[in-house]
Amino acid sequence: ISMVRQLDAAMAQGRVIPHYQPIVRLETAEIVGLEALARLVMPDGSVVSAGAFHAALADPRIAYHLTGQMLEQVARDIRGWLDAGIPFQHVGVNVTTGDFMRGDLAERVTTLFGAHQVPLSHVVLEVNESVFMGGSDQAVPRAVEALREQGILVALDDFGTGFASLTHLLSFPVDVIKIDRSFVEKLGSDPSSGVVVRAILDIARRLDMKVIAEGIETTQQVAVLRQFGCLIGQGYLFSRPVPASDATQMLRLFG
Ligand code: G
Ligand code: G
Ligand code: NA
Ligand code: MN
Repeated sequence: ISMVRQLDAAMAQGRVIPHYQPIVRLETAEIVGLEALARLVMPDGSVVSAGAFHAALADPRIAYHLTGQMLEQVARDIRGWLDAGIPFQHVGVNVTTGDFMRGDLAERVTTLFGAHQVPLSHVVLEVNESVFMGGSDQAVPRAVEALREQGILVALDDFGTGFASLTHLLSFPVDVIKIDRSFVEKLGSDPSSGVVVRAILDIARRLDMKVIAEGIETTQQVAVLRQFGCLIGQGYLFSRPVPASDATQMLRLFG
């Protein structure tokens, strides 16, 4: 059966859940945030990553439903951490360009988080650069402003891979830029990746935006990033995305 129908069924049965990947301070490995990543739990208990069903998110109805389910579960998990006094700051939730541009996203987050009395300042919506393809010049900044007016942070994901020009960044007042892992991967082997990473860090500093390096897998990458002045990152070196219960343990120990 098609992935769309599988996802539909899985969401109806509560088998699409968030896993969480820690986001750390590179100097100390202290956890400063989490990224929620959707996982499909199969009837036999095995877990499938979002990469395997990402194509199905091209269906706006599926993407809309997934965003709602992820926000709902993330709000519930945050409520649990707040109640237990577990230290954490932000949780990133990925949204598609379609969901980001719909115009009701701020209201949806407000409603879903409000139901659990979770302050909106704990959520960071991650949207990737393709948000700049198509649409009017004003539509994207307006969408960002609507979110930020509610105190919802916005991150520009997979930055540097092609769609966002520097001009876009100037008119798109995001809180966080996430450097795509393709650059981090090649740090140390390909000098041009280092040039790009340093340029992004420089721009972010001037625009007062935070930077998160993605896909860190080696201590050498950490060393180079720190030398460039990059403070925050995530990747398999620190932890893969893990179930909420494991994330809770990690927050207790390293939060
Ligand atoms: O973690 P992973 O390999 O499975 O993620 C693959 C892709 O799916 C990444 O681009 C990631 O941003 C995206 N993704 C993961 N979880 C979600 C989600 O909850 N919503 C959306 N829209 N995309 C997600
Ligand atoms: O598009 P987005 O940046 O949200 O996607 C994040 C993707 O990267 C997810 O599929 C996540 O599981 C994966 N990921 C996270 N850390 C690493 C890493 O260190 N190496 C690799 N190869 N993938 C990673
Ligand atoms: Na992301
Ligand atoms: Mn990314």
